[in-house]
Amino acid sequence: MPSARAQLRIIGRSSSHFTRVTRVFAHEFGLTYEFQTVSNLHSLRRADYGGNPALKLPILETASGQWFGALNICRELARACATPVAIVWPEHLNERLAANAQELVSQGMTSEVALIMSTLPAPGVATDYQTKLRASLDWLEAHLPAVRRSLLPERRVSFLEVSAFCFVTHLAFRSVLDTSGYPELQDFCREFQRRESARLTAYGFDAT
Ligand SMILES: N[C@@H](CCC(=O)N[C@@H](CS)C(=O)NCC(=O)O)C(=O)O
Repeated sequence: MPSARAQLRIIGRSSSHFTRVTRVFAHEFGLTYEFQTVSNLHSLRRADYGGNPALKLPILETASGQWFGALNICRELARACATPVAIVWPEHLNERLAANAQELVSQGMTSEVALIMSTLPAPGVATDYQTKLRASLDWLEAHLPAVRRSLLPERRVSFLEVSAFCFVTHLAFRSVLDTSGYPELQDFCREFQRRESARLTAYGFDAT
């Protein structure tokens, strides 16, 4: 269990985009948390993943137990925040384009994990996964700016923007795809990168 002072522990990796989503939210909420790294993604021991039977990360440990999955974790972090913060959650995306943008980002993040876990192909050889990821990026490049303009102006942030930022920047970080040809997505990432929560959660490979 996390120490009494922190009350919250995020178990994940600095190189993981799903982990980064939860850490960005923790910082946006001004929450203090311990960060524990998972050292070996080949481990098949549930205990190495904070008790998550799916053997996936991130995991949030609280005084009441463990929470699995990035979205679940972000919601629990919101409940742990003493002051209400205006967040746009996926279920608030009632407009078609915004809802579809969230689906493409979430599915893209999942495909990227599958791609990385099954090892990347030789340079210049595109797998079906990469081709499909590029199709999602093409769509997001065309629609994300309008989608963002449609979101609640008073929001602190939206799950869509946090996950889109973590997704697009992770593609470059893990050399999965070159994203330099997507100027709108690059502008969005540059803007989001100015947030303290983004600066404090930069991708990197943990030493352990
Ligand atoms: N549905 C999970 C997916 C988490 C996920 O795929 N995490 C990756 C790291 S970014 C992972 O656990 N990779 C190891 C594996 O797939 O075995 C969530 O939303 O948090």
